[in-house]
Formats: sequence, C-alpha cells, structure tokens
Amino acid sequence: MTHPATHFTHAVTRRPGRSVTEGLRAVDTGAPDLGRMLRDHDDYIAALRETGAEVIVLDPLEAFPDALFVEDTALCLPEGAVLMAPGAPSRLGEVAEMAPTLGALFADLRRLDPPARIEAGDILWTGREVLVGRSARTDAAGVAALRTAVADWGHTVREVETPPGVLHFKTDCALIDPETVLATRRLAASGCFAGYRVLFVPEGEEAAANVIRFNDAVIMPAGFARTAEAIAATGLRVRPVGNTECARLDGGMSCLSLRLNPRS
Ligand code: CIR
Repeated sequence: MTHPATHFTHAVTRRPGRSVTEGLRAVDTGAPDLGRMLRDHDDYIAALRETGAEVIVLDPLEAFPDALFVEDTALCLPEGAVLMAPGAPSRLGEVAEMAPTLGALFADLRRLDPPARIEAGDILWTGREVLVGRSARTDAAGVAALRTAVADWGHTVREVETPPGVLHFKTDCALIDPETVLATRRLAASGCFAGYRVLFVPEGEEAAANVIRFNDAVIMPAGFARTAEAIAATGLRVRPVGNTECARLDGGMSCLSLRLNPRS
C-alpha cells in the first residue's frame, strides 16, 4: 500500500561543491574528500531513481558549504511545502535558493521567518502527525510558526525533544511505515514514539538511524550490517549508500534530499 509519507514521485537533491570542506560539523574528523563524496552522491541519486522517482539535481552553491543537505530548507507535505528558517546562521541563505524549485512544484508554498528557528532535519511527518524535535537549531518559536503554517492543511504538530549532542531529531530516527519508526534508544527514551512500533537501532550502530524509506526501498548508510538485517526483516528492500564523507559533516541519508509529491 502506498502512503504519501513513504511514497514519492519526486526528490530534490543538490550536488556538493568544493566549499563543502567548510561545512559545519560538531567534531572535526578531517575535511571530507570531495571526490568520494561526489561518487557517493551519484550512487544516492541512482538509489532514488531505482525506486521509479524523478530526481531533480540542483547545481552546487559555493557560497553555502552545507547546501547539499537540502532537507533542512523545507518541509514537503501533500498539500504544499513550507520553507524553513534555519537555526544555523550560515545556512539561512539556502532557503531563498531552494524557493524557486519548490515554487515550481507546489502551488501552495509557505514560509517561516526568522527570528523563529527551525530546520526540517528536526521534523518527522508520520502521516498521522508532524513531530518536531526542539534542538540547538529548532526553537519554540520555530515549532509554533510551523504549527500555525500547517494548521489549515489539517496537520497536527507535536513538539518533542532532540537529545543534547544530537544534531537533529531525524539524525536518530526515520519513518519505516506509518506505524513504524526506526530509532536509537537515546531518542526514544523520552517516550516520543508512544503509539508507534519502534524498531531499535542495534547498540553501536547509532549512526545508522538516519535512513529514508523511499517507495519500495530503505536507503541507508553502508557499513551497518545489524541495522540492515533488522530493516530487511520487515520485508523491505535495503539499499546501502556510502556515507563516510557526509558523516564528517553530521549529514546522512535524509539530509541529502527533499522527498515529495508535487501538487499544482
Ligand atoms: C549542518 O550542521 O547543518 C550540516 N553540516 C549537516 C546537516 C544535516 N542535515 C540533517 O540532519 N537534516
């Protein structure tokens, strides 16, 4: 059965540029290797296309080192899209760069404005509700602004917590189907997934929690065998993609795309 929270006709991605070596990171583990990152990015796009999706590939933005992490710029819902107000000052300008692309895909494009702060990496739409994790990037005003923006589309926003030290709420969880989330124990500990089936990421593989369910596939970072096994046990096709270079910038599978069903 298809559902608009897990099934998409389109994805939007952006190629990394040379300036990606200046991208934000919590801990410096060395500059990412652009060549390897580009190869992994090609494979990511291929993985999306294998599911039947049309993938829009935008040009790099050298002025914005983190611009490949397009997910943070917008929330796409069946009724329309909402442009975010990123909490990282260096990322604010990415939103205006994304607006024309989404404006061409959605007749109803809304925007959230600073000083409210909200990045869509903190947002998980489960089909039933919109979960938003308060984090170092997303504040109460951002959550409130989103709540107002999507109310007349019939969406309920529930504020949850992104634990300290975790960049975004979705760094540590993903939707597998409308009833099931993949999550780390540290994220689920707050009880935020009461009412959902939780598939726990095996201990030591916390970096594998950021996956995307995209049509028939779950696209996940390569190198996490136990998580891959747990996901495969649900009957879904597992599609690994290398993520070593984006991981240096705290980025993963969800960060690299906007997933959507255009609505004109
Ligand atoms: C940042 O710190 O903003 C980027 N280096 C990583 C963004 C990852 N995006 C995401 O989790 N949605």
